[in-house]
Order: sequence, then C-alpha cells, then structure tokens
Amino acid sequence: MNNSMNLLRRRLLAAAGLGVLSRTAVAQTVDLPLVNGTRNLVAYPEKRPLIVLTSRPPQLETPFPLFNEGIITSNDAFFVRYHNAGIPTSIDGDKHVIKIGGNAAGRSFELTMADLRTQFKPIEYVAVNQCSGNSRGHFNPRVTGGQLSNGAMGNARWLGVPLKDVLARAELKNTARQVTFNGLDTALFGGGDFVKALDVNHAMDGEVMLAFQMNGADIPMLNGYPVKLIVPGYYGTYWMKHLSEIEVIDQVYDGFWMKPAYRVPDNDCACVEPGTTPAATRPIGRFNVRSFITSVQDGAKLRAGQLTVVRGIAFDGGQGIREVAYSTDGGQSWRGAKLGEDIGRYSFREFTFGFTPERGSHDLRVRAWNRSGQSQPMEALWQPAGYMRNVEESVKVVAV
Ligand SMILES: Nc1nc2c(c(=O)[nH]1)N[C@H]1C(S)=C(S)[C@@H](COP(=O)(O)O)O[C@H]1N2
Ligand SMILES: [Mo]
Repeated sequence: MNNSMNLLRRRLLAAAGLGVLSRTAVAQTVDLPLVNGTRNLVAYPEKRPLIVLTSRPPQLETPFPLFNEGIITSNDAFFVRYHNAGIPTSIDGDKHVIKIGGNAAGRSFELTMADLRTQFKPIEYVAVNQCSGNSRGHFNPRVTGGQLSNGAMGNARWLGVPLKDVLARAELKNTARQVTFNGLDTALFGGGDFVKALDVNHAMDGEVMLAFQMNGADIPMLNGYPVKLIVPGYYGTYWMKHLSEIEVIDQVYDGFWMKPAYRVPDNDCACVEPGTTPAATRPIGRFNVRSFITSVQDGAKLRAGQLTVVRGIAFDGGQGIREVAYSTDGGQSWRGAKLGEDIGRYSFREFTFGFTPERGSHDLRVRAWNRSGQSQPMEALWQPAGYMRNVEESVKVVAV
C-alpha cells in the first residue's frame, strides 16, 4: 500500500472516531429518485457524493443515475452498509491477519494478507453485491429499516482466493456443518457483533472468495479493506467486510444476525399477505431477478419524434439473464430488448432498446428472465423486513 492510501485511511478513521465525517462533506441537493423524504449527498473518503442514510455508522446509497456510467460500478460510487458503530479506525493492510479455526476444524492457523496473495492461486469474476433491503423505501405498506431507494447495489470485478482452498488447510472434520465469518467492526453500543454463517457445502463451492481487490484496486476502506468475503449471487449480508475470523463449526449458527435477523418467509415467493407475520422463516439466500432502466429517470423529458436509445441493467442470483422485455405502453405490449455483452452470470447484464416517442406521457417498463425461467412479479410482493423487492419497474417519461 502506498503512502497516500495510508494517509487516506488514517484520516478516514480519525474522523470516524469523532463522528464528524459529515463535516468534510460537500452537501448537495439534487433531483434524484429518493424515497420518503429528502437526503443529503455527502462525499466520504474514497467516495464521491453519495446518498446518506445514516452517518454513524456510515450507510451510503449510490445515486441511481450513476448506474448508467457502465455495467461496472466504480469503487468511489459503490454503496456502503454497516450495522454497528464500531467500524475499524485504523487498518494496516500488511499486518492484518485472518484467524481460522473452530470446533470442527482439525487445525487452527492464521493467514496474513501476504500469505493470501502469494500462497494460493487467485480467481477473478464480476459479481453484483446487493443489500437485502435494497428498495425497501418503496414498500407499501411501509416497513421499518433503512428507507433505501434502488441504489444499495453495485457490480464489481473481484480478485482473491477461493475460500475452499483456505478451508482445505483447516482439515475439516466430518462433523463440520457451517462456517462463520467475522470482521473487525464491533457493536460499540451493545447489540450483537456482526457475524454471518454459510453451510459448509456452500463455503466449499470454489466460488466463494476472499477478495483483496475490487476493480483492480485495493478495496475501499468503507467496502471492507483489506479483505472481504464475496458470496456471488447471494445478498450482501454474507459479504463480510474487514474479514478477520473464520470458524468451522459442528452446528447451525444462530447468532442474532442469522436468527432472527436477515430471514425471509419460508415459502416460494418469500412473501406474505401485507401486514402479516410469516409462520416460518429461513435465512435470506440468493438474489431474485431484477431489471432497471438506467438511462432515463422517472419524470424525464424526451424529444417527441426522435429515436432515443434506452439503456438498462438486469441481473439475478447466478443463473444468468436470458431475456429482457420492454414495454412503452405501461405493460400492454412487450418486445425483446437487445442484450449487451455477457461478462459472467453474476454480473449486471446491459440491455438496450430504441424508442421514438409520440408527444405525450409514456410508461416504460422492463422485465427480465433468467436461464431457469424465473422472472419478476408485476405487482410488488410484501414481507415484514422489506427484503428482496423485485417488482417490474415503471419509469414514466414525457415526450415534448
Ligand atoms: N464487517 C461487516 N461486513 C458487512 C456488514 C457489516 O455490518 N460489517 N454488512 C453487510 C451487509 S448487510 C451488506 S449489504 C454489505 C454491504 O457491502 P458494502 O458496504 O461493501 O457495499 O456488507 C456486508 N458485510
Ligand atoms: Mo445488507
């Protein structure tokens, strides 16, 4: 790590400790698809101005128009989610270690970042990280929790080593059931330390990765420097930042952040009748299918009679996107959009379609299907935690 990065990180932390990060901010007012009230845009260290949900800990949402910059989300535009206020205040990437052990590991050991970089064969892929509560602010009836619009997601190229190869050194016992993950952040004001778990089979699938690079650079401090667990196709809650402890255990982990937190109704739609409580729940898992228009925002004005190329992104939990359809008449008639380059089944997939609007209002809709035929509901599904929203989106534009 070079000196200027070092300084940047130290500076971040000093400020975070005092809880005054927002004073360094350039507050801006912008016309954005926000929900449930106004928000400030603030530039945190290594970040451009992003939507602030909370400042301690920092929770930042990507302003939606930034998704039109390309299918890779820049590190400085990537959203930030933390649960607890005790975020790390100084990390020396060269001294950071990950402890590996647990009652179902035959061996306990530590790995430095240098070990990770030099002793394993690296893998690389593009994958979307999306918060379970992305779009929660659009739930109706409303639900408690961060009132996010659609910007708690991002798509990056991750480089690191397979968790499987690290776990191979832990000599798993036959009794191994789950693997737990902890990061450097702590619950300053009580509540539970943020710890997550995956089933052993999932942890050993060869794809789950300990990443130390994001889009060819160090992972930004707020996104989990110096090492982050990547669980492609799964909601961001499992993507442990500042990863520092891995334990192989002989039971199903039931810490707070696995139970009761981050659970969904245990049925096909992961949904219940609005306002009701699910009879049974399971830990949240893979992403459902989503698609968004990114090149025009709700309320945009277009030129009547002029061909406009409308652009957007679609993704799912790892089958890959097979088809995107669009409607320019509020869902009465549909046509196929043109898919862009396929850079991996965990990535955003670009789509485009041409539209020459007549004078007046138009309701643009998009709907995607993945390779196993799953799609998006036309009416929003509901569940009490406000997770997994994936309704077919509508963008209303006016041609003048
Ligand atoms: N150490 C740590 N890792 C964490 C969290 C956290 O609170 N602490 N939050 C999780 C959740 S819920 C999400 S959505 C993602 C967000 O990743 P990002 O902040 O890099 O965008 O981090 C996950 N990893
Ligand atoms: Mo999340």
